[in-house]
Amino acid sequence: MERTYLMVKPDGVQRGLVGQIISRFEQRGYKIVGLKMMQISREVAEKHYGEHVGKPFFQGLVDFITSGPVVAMVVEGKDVVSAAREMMGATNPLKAAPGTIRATFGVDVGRNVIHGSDSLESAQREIALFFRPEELVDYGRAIDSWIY
Ligand code: FUP
Repeated sequence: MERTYLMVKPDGVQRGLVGQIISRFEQRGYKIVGLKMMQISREVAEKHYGEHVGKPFFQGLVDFITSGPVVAMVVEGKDVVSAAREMMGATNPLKAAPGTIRATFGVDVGRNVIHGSDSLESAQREIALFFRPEELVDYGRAIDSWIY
């Protein structure tokens, strides 16, 4: 079953949006298999955003993501990597489709409340960066076998 890495960013935590954001994935039928609040170090942040090294917004991005606690989660289910990206909406909340998380809760590209892996490969890399294997919980629900 596919897994993705999702993270409520410091702005989402500060604004009290954690529950509403997690609810969207639960309501859709996705299963949370890992969940924790954490403070990201600069070292981990720079690894996580490695593809953006050298871009003009890189330092600000690392400053922001390390500026306060985040809520990190691993979510599992059918086509969850691409489905979660659709549920989040475009990187710039002003360009995000109405009803998506970023369109609903944000207006600023640098304060777009949620991160989600952009491919299966990114998901594997990001899950390994933020979670130890023993922090992910294997448990069954009827919904996984015959209800969606
Ligand atoms: P996304 O995968 O939608 O999170 O977007 P990217 O990986 O392209 O960008 C990661 C983060 O960098 C965004 F969430 C916000 C920030 N960013 C900017 O601040 N300015 C930009 O022009 C592009 C991205």
